[in-house]
Amino acid sequence: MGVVNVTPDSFSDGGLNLAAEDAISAARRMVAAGAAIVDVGGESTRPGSDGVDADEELRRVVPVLEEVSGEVPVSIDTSKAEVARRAVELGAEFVNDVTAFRADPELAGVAAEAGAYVCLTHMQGEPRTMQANPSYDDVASEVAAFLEERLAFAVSQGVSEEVVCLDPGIGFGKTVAQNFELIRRLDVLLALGRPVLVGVSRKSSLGRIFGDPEATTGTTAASVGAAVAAYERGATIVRAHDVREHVEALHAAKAVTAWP
Ligand code: HH2
Repeated sequence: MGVVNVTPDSFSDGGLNLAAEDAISAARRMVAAGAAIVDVGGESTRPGSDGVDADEELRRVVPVLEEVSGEVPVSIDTSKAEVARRAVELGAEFVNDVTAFRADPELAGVAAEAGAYVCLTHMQGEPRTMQANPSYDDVASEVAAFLEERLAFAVSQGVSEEVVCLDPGIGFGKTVAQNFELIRRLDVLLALGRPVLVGVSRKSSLGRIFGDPEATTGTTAASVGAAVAAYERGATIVRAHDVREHVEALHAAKAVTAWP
């Protein structure tokens, strides 16, 4: 899953794809490089962010969706029903809500009606404050219990269980140690019986392991390393900014398990 942030303030690529023409070229480039789907978002959820209203989010993503629709498989990264509704009208086939239908419970119905694929993500707290003091007794089992409950909610709203994937929410209210423990113990999430998506690309934990406690991003190479580790523990969807590097690395990792 390639990441196209149509935002001025995303944590690693803010402003890069804010102009629709840049976002459109990025989406096409990612698919050419091997992305199966492109995740288009008009609101940053980086730590400390306040969010934007639906009009602004639509102003950012609609011109992109209008252009790539039918050509590039699109996921809409939003927590607002109004944005998702327009996106699926424009051909988006995947709804990626990092609040797992808590910010806007109507979003579940929009996804259900469209028959869209859904990703449910764990987050402790909310983006503005989530990194202040993340705390768990057992991070893997608490994240799994949360996702199980959100999966049941989604199904109660008419979403078919078969279209849902689950995401531990790397960086969403977690310390560096908790982020890596979640990847290490991915089997606890896989036990819920749904595919697992991991989004660790460029996240600050990947910078912090090199000794800078204030790092806000990680390198491409560190992202690829973590993505391969997640793949080897059973993740089947990887959300990444640097698509070519991830596709090549994951192909190589797959070749080790089964080639030809
Ligand atoms: N991470 C981000 C955004 N959306 N969606 C899923 N399912 N999983 C993730 O880990 C995830 C996500 C944050 O990364 P990015 O989009 O690059 O940054 P920002 O939120 O600042 O736009």
